[in-house]
Amino acid sequence: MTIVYTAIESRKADYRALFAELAPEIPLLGADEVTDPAAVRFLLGWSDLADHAARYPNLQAIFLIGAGADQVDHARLRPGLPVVRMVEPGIAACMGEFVTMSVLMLHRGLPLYLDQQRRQAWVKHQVTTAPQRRVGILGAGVLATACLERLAPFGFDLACWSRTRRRIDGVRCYAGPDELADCAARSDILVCLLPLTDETRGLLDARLFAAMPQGASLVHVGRGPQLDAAALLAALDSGHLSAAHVDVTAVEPLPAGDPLWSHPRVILTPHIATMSQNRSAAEAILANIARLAAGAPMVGLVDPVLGY
Ligand code: NDP
Ligand code: OXD
Repeated sequence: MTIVYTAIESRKADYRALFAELAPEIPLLGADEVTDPAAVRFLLGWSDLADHAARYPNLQAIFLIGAGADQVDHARLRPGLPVVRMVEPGIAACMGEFVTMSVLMLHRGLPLYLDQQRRQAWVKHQVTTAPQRRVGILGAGVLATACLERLAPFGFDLACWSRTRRRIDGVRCYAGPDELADCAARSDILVCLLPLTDETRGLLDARLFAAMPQGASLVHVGRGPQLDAAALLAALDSGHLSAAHVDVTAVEPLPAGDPLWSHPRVILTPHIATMSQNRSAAEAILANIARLAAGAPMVGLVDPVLGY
């Protein structure tokens, strides 16, 4: 029984060592090292999954090295082949840190002060405390929950929005398309942590921005195609929105000259909000392999119909 690794090359050696340590009975091979395709039971990868999977007749599951699953073309995979996205403590902890950094940065007006610094303007603006700041997260899943847990101790007034209704202590929970505008309207800082699906593509648009309070700001850590970047820039230029932290863009890397690179109220990071941590990710994959063997549901199983 082997697992074939087709994800980012620079992490292969680490995964090989981790599997050798934690599960020596499941050797981890690169695609070019497989001599017996019939022995490959699992695939750990990210992109081109259908092409890779087609080589292994006895594949039992595909494990994604990251949390998103929008790149999976389920129609090209064997019906019923489980695809499992990454759910592990490290990726959640890093997202919690990143979003907390971003929310604090926007809460304390850092984009404005960076702009003032560039203009050598020494100007102080009113400071407010966290309980006076309403933070809304679009998404209430594994990563959003980790962010809410990190933000709560600061005392922010928290809300989230999901497809189905969630109940989270101390968090106002909105659900469904009818409640999106309500969530946006009460969010001084709105964080997008949604998976990319047909329903969420283009969701961050002019209408949503118009629903947000005057002077509100955006943190976008979901997926690039969820954002209408022209609408964001228009909302920033009109002064309706005050700032944005954009971590994901429709085209990655963001092409040279794109206005997001240089807008004075945009902080841009290169899709780096979080990434899975090799050891805890290997442990999570092995725990799922054990669940599969026991006939128990795997954690992070992607629903091909919902797309996440
Ligand atoms: P989960 O599947 O755990 O959570 C997804 C959440 O989004 C759920 O609460 C779900 O609602 C909600 N949702 C999905 N569709 C809709 C919809 N149409 N309307 C309202 N809510 C919806 O995912 P994770 O938290 O693990 O990951 C979220 C996303 O974060 C990933 O898919 C990826 O796009 C992004 N990501 C970004 C990274 C970065 O570095 N920038 C790194 C890793 C992930 P419900 O609870 O009802 O199911
Ligand atoms: C992920 C990502 O989905 O890196 O894990 O965006």
